[in-house]
Amino acid sequence: MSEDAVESHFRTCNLCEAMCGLKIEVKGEKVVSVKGDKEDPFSLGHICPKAVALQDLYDDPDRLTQPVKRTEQGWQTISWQQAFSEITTNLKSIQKQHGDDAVGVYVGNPTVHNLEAMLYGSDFFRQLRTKNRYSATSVDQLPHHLAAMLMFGHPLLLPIPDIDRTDHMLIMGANPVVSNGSIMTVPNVKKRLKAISKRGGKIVTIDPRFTETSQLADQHLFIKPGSDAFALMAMVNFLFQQNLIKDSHLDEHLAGLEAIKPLVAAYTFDNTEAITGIEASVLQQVVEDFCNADKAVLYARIGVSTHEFGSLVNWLVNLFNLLTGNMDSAGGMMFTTPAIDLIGNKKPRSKQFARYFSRVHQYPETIGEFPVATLADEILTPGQGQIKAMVTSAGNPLLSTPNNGKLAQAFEGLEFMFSIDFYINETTKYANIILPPPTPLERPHYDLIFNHLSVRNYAKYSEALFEPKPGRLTEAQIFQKLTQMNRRKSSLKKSMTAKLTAFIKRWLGAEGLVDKGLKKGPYGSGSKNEINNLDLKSLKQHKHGLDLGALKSQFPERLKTKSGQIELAPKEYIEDSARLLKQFELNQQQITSNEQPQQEDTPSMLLIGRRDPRTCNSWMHNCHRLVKGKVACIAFMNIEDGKIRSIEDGDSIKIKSRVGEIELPVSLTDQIMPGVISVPHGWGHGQADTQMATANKYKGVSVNLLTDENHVDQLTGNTALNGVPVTVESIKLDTIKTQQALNF
Ligand SMILES: Nc1nc2c(c(=O)[nH]1)N[C@H]1C(S)=C(S)[C@@H](COP(=O)(O)OP(=O)(O)OC[C@H]3O[C@@H](n4cnc5c(=O)[nH]c(N)nc54)[C@H](O)[C@@H]3O)O[C@H]1N2
Ligand SMILES: Nc1nc2c(c(=O)[nH]1)N[C@H]1C(S)=C(S)[C@@H](COP(=O)(O)OP(=O)(O)OC[C@H]3O[C@@H](n4cnc5c(=O)[nH]c(N)nc54)[C@H](O)[C@@H]3O)O[C@H]1N2
Ligand code: SF4
Ligand SMILES: [Mo]
Repeated sequence: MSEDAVESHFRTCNLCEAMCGLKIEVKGEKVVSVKGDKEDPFSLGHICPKAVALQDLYDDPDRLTQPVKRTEQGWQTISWQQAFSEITTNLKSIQKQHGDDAVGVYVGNPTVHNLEAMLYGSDFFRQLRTKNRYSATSVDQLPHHLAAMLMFGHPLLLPIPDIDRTDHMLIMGANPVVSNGSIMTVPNVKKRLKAISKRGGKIVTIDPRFTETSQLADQHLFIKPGSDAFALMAMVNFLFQQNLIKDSHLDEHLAGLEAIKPLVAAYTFDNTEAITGIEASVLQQVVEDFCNADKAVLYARIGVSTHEFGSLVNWLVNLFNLLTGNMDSAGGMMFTTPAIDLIGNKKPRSKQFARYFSRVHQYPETIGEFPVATLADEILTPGQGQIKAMVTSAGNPLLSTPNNGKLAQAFEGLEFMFSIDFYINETTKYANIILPPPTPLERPHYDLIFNHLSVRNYAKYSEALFEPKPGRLTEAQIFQKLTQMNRRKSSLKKSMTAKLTAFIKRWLGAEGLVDKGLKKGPYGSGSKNEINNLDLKSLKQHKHGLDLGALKSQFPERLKTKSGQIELAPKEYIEDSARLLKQFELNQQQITSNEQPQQEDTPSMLLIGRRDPRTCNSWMHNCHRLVKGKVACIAFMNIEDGKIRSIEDGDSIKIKSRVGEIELPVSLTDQIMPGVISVPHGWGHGQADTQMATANKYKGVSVNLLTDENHVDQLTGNTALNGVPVTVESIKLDTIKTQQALNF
């Protein structure tokens, strides 16, 4: 290519779950522009402001390109050879001295958006043979996986709202207009939501905040944070009481229906009204409207999965969709048929839940990992199995997981840590060695995970736009080297198999593995599908992506439960329902005895989260184009709550929880429920020893200094990030109080 020619490259944006098609114009080694690809059959040219981060990350002078080591003189560049050898020596010696579990692993969210990390990372982590595995999953969607596994037989059998064909969408605890959808890969969600209204359908949101999605909805209901399980119990009970349970093609394949009725019997719209804050008649009408719609779907996401009763909520949401005849049918919740199918035709396997328990708090394992809420205690608590060393990859737990303060204290005491990341940030600053991967533009991409979560079946392969520069390693090479150097002694047969598999995977490369996956998949060789014989070569010819059609009904065939049935009443949920009932009864007693809660000095509020439309979690804040302008790290609270506390719009406030406190500006609004305060996560930059100039300038504060590692969904240990009790005071007021105390 001549230096002056501008060339267009088409690829999928991997920054969030929406899989938008991009047209990237390049001149030599420079990115000239990032635009939406109008010819992409799925996203049709849509992109959001975040897409330019791909260019800015590539150009970012703060981005690491060589391994670095923390020394007394500061960070020093070292060779790859030295980095791998020091990592191996340290990991081996710590595991030899303290046992396998002494090495902990935390894997962050960008991993699932990264083909090479998905294909090669797990080999290395598995080989460490540690039970101390953690990830962003347990501050996000663990209860969704549990429900998929217990009810449908596989953690990836996640129901996806058929947004393009539904007549009625009830959205609980999700704000797709800002998040661009989650466990619902849906480019241009705004247009698709508007289309529901255009075809005469209805959208209802249930959220403690009147969100950007609520603005598009026909109806919005405020709900008290953390109370959704009570509302859902009443909603399912109402279906039984009013004979609203619909026949469906799944009727022959349901197990445990009779066990549900007694579990939900205690809850009615009337007796849950005080807990949820939703007027009984209003919620009843919402359910009636839902049932009257021809095709309806209840979609719930992080606002309710990161809840004290997150697991029950996800189970109840599935039940509600099932019993109203909206599961596995057009316009309801459906399941995908991805071109590379990670669920496949494999036989059902045993539940990957509670096979072993964490050492300090006895949390169950789910899909081979423990909840990150317990990580700090696993590092801080002495004894056999204590974590002495950490590996983090594509994660920033020191901002993204609960009780940052305690976790920081824990990380300070580690004997060794290494990270795979391109930034020296709030987490990697604790590492002894950081290995930098290339940016997304320098690697091939295929969405292994998000094609399982997509509202249409679709496939696209994106070739690397740039080759990694000499002397830099790809994520595939980093993980292969780590796996090879940390290989452990095992039986001759096992070690031969491991070596052979590693050799084949290296030889095939990411491209070869994708090709193999496509050939084996539902549109591959010998498939009876309309589209068949799909392989990498033929997929590459569709440089804008290949539409594989609308989602199709596929139960019972695709079910992976041992019984072959949909399990409506797994014992885990029956048992956990008792916990909910206990809380409910306690609450009822308080209401009937007319017990007034004690008057507090500053009445407590409930903290909820919020996402910033311009960035993603904690890690795009070094991109100036995305953080300049309006301040993002600001609290929202109701005008009335402001009045009670003499807080004015724009004031600085102090929020305190059991575990910490933060100060930040507040905006007063009537678009949030009284008693609720919302703070976005991912902020809290500007810390010593980090190297992110722009992020450090825009700082913000970390809401996870307030979230509480003990406030969890007891069944899984998933953090309850929402509904955290806090107190809020004006900093100005504090000054007045101090002045009064001093008799000024
Ligand atoms: N722009 C942007 N996009 C993102 C991200 C980002 O940081 N920025 N992050 C990405 C990631 S990793 C994810 S997982 C997805 C998440 O995608 P979403 O699930 O859509 O996430 P949120 O926008 O946080 O929406 C959660 C909603 O739940 C509400 N809520 C809080 N507590 C409760 C409650 O107790 N009950 C009910 N009913 N509602 C409640 C909140 O007010 C909020 O509106 O977004 C992804 N997309
Ligand atoms: N209070 C509160 N806390 C929350 C949430 C909330 O709603 N409220 N949301 C939670 C959710 S849904 C999530 S998913 C988590 C996210 O939590 P994490 O995954 O721990 O954090 P991220 O902010 O996504 O940070 C990603 C890290 O990966 C690095 N990175 C980016 N791309 C790559 C790559 O390709 N390779 C490598 N090796 N590194 C890369 C970045 O530099 C950054 O350090 O946060 C959670 N925390
Ligand atoms: S919505 Fe998500 S996938 Fe689409 S451009 Fe924005 S960040 Fe990328
Ligand atoms: Mo997430």
